[in-house]
Amino acid sequence: MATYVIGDIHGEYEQLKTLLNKMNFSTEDELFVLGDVVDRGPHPIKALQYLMSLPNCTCLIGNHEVMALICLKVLQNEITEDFLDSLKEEDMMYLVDWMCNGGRSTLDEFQKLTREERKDIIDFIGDFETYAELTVNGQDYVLVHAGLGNNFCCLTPIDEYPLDDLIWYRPDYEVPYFEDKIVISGHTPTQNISCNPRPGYIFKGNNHIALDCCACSIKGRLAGICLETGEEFYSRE
Ligand SMILES: [Mn+2]
Repeated sequence: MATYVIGDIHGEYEQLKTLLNKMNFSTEDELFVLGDVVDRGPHPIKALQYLMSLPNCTCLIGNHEVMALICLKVLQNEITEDFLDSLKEEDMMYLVDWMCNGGRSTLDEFQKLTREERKDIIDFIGDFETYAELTVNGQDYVLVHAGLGNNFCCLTPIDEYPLDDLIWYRPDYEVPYFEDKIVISGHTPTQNISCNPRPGYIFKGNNHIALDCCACSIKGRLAGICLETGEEFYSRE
């Protein structure tokens, strides 16, 4: 049995399948997904449906799920003239914002679903966890999409942080949050972590592990790590 954590999938369904194959991921193992499954890449809904089919998978919520969920709830019904007339200005603002953040591919696939499938997707995303805490081989980990916010205090229980902090805030990877606990995050491309000796590959240091290797960019890849062995996995070189 192994515990795997993988970074931001962003619609890269094929890379997800490749990565899990490389891990030899099986029903004996456990998978944690750090959020931002949707948007940008070509198959966000296919990726969600695949994760939904795995009994041993826990998904954490990313900022893209929050943006998508607000809009998908509005758009789950048939899009008629009456419906469009009834759209509130606030909903339109959310939609524009989501589209500007790569929501198009999610919306395109979502529109092709049946009513029942749409509901399943909305329910599935709605059940994503805010964070996860694990202990593997005596090492404690906190898993979160982005970071622990601007007002981090090592005494604050994780469930007391505002959701926005956990899904938007980019940590300073040169500063550890905890002395004895490793925080595993996505959201910030490891290409952009200045103290990362291997930009574009997993960053480990200062009690951080950063896994977003920018799967949806041509020069990026989907990354995962096995917590028992520390072994790193990549969908491509
Ligand atoms: Mn993100």
